[in-house]
Amino acid sequence: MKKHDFLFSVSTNAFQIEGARSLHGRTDSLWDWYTKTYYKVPPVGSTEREINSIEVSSDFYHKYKSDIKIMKDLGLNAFVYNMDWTRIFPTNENYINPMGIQFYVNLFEELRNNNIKPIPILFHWDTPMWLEIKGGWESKEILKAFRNYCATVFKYLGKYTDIWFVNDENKSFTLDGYLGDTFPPCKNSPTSFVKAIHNLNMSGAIAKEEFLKAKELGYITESSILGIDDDWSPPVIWGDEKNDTLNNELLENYNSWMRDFWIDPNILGKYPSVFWDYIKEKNLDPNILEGELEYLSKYKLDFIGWNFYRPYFITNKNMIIDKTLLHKEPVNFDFGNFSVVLPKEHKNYTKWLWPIFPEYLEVGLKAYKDKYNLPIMIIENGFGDFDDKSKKLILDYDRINYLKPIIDIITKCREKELNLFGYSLWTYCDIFSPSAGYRKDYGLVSVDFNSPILERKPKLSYCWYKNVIKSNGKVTDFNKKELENELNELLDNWNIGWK
Ligand code: BGP
Repeated sequence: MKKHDFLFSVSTNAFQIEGARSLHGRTDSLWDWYTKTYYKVPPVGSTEREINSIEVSSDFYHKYKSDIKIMKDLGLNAFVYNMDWTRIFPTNENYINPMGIQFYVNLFEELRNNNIKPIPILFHWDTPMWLEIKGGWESKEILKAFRNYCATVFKYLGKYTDIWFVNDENKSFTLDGYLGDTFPPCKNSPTSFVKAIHNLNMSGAIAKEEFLKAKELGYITESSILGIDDDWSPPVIWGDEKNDTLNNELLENYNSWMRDFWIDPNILGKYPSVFWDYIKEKNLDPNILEGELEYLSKYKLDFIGWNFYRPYFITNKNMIIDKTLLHKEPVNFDFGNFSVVLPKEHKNYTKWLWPIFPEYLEVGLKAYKDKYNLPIMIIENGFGDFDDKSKKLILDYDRINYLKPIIDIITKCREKELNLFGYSLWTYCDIFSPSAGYRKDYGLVSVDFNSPILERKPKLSYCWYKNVIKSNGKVTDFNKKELENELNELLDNWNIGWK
């Protein structure tokens, strides 16, 4: 990979920000089906799950030019964006929707014209419905369609960037969608789960083969890299584990399942032993065809993207737990010897009970370096909250207080040999949240979802992150009064949030 300046970026995702879900030839994907089918909007202020329409969401589809002006003002040099497969291939594996691919050409052109490097993610949970009805990720049909999709976007968009990702969080997508029913396609079947996982791993290798072909054809530069994204939450042992041996076994089992299982096939080219143990113990058939394991090993991915929000507190699955010590029931999985818990003794949580523990960012970066020793970029990190948008100044101090130690650790880790080459904050502006609809604000920029023009307005964290970027990560301290004056002045001259 060519030597880059450190990338200060933001990340977002088509089905959560773009809107225009039925425009210009696009057809439904899995998340359109899901949000229409399971539409539910709880009372205002409740953290209960909201499943709301994504028909318009933040209407990035029409507002991307003014949004990019805002990103440029923020000082970004990169923008992680998951493209919408269904917008480009709305009906079958061969028909390319001209307005679909044109949107991404326009978007990437606009980003480049503003010195912002697009970092595309090919798949972020949003399977085209015309494929889902054929079995989606459980069927080999999807692999041929995915190959065409990769070849097409590398051809038309390869000239705009040299950093690509195949996926975002295969773990969330498959655990919550195939081994749980909180996310679409809402299956709860170990067989569906292992079939989907294996085909997703195959899609990573297929993307790599098409990536190499695109290099030979000159669509992509020789130094370009293709990565896999992972959302491993580093483990924190909770409870009176008996001894180091048991602790180490527990950590080993957790990491094999919650990290290695999801990236070893595409990074090391082989499944960890827990995968084979699982399919044997449960008598499952992941439908691995002749030659597919060799194929995985032949077309490995180049680097890792890491979504870090929080560590997980874990304990041995068989441990007798005093539940009065926990905020919620322990979470168990269909596999592994561990349970995930939310201990009351830990004082720092978000309103959705995500543990706040920034130190585990460094623990995780060191663990990835020790095990894989590959370039790594933080692809998601952010703070979901109920922001008070009722006043002129949106003073999201809780978000800044979450992000400050994170950036300090990023800056410290850049000086160590941890191969860290970028940080992408989740997220640019308020968007649809898979677990909380429009009530969970993550944006540095607010979106007024009650205004017909979905007006954008910077929050205090926008000014803070702008100063971070300007100082190349060195300035994270801030004077409240000065920062609020900066925001006030920015708003008094604000005229790009609505065009
Ligand atoms: C990640 C997803 C993102 C984003 C983020 C926040 O898992 O990749 O799409 O949604 O989590 O999650 P949520 O909005 O559910 O809090």
